Amino acid sequence: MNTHTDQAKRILAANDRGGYTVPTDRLYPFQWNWDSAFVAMGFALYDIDRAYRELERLVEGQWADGMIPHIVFHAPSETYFPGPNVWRTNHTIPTSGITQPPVFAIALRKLHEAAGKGAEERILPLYEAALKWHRWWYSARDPEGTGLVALLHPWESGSDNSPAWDIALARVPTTTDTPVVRKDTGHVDADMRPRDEDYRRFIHLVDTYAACGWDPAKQWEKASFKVAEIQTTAILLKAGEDLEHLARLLGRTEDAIEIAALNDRSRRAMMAQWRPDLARFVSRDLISGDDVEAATQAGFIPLLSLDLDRQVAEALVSEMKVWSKDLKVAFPTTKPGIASWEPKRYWRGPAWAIINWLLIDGLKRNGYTDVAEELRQSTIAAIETEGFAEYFDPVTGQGCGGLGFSWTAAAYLWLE
Ligand code: 9WN
Repeated sequence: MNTHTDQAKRILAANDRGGYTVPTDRLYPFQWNWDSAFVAMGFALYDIDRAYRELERLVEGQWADGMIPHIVFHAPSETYFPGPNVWRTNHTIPTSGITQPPVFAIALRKLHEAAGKGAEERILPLYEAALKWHRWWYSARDPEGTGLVALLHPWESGSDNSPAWDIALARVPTTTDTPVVRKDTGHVDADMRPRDEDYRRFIHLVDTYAACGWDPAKQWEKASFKVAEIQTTAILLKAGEDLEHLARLLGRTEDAIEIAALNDRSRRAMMAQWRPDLARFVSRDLISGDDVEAATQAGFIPLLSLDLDRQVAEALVSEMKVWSKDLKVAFPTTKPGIASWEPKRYWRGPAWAIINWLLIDGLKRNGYTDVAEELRQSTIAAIETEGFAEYFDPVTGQGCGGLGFSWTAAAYLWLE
């Protein structure tokens, strides 16, 4: 067996805390939402039971209104901030109060395909959970039915300190009721992490929403950060396609019709976010009404769930090539060379294996198999050279952030 494959499996085993996988030891000692979806797809390649378990344990944290939180605090740990006492969600199993990109249903379909016929019984409760969450997105995060879903916190994007939030986040005050006692910078180099000021704004938002008793309508009203986001909507649409597929397979015709209508709504809304002059799709800041023009990876993620016209796809892929030119590792999360580009600082430039995974699937969907293959090879080479790091400096190739990282291991298994 390829030694790296073996190593990837060992990382997933080492990060197992009893049916769920932590992203990495100490830095992230709980179960994270989209991390677990990627990890489940990794497990599905060799241990389908464990793959289902990952999603089942995540669903333990689902709220009555359908939201699946971004963190489930299954067991206490002192090595992460903010913990359950900061979130104050009063959920039976402690959880955070915000969500994360809905990769879950995408994973569920993959698990079902890996499990083969006869797996319907196990999949049913997970399908129900996914559908409930899907409905939550459209009701809580798109109350006006625009087709684009909004984020109320940068952590919900999974791309926490992306330059995409610079303008919107600057409006959020830096004052907090909760003392900000960071733990992350004790585990990894502070230069690779969000800045203190970002953390104060992150916690200001948590305080605001906790004061709303985590009621979605109140939060919507009080939010000083509200972005109708293109990457999340693109992932949601792919999840919707996979959910619709599962609904038909399970004989849930009414569900399938309902999901298909939501898919259509998002498909049309996303197309309206294409900006030919930027050669990217854009998010919309719902507080200012402006386009989010920051040059980040989010603008390319619609490849994953849209069958683009040739002209649009050509422009998008040419722009991707411009961004990747002369880099050791593609694909950068911020356009190289612009003022906000920081090749080592988290979501402000580095390359992430899971983002590449989404882009590779999107490129293939749109017929760019060669470009997808180049990106696949770049990702594999980065991991084989530097190990299973959280992310990679695209200029030097250096593995950065946490090491022995679960979703990098899962991506390797899937892409290798
Ligand atoms: C906050 C676990 C998570 C990922 C996110 C990534 C980072 C957390 C943090 O780690 O976010 O959710 O404390 O920095 O940005 O995408 O899910 O790997």
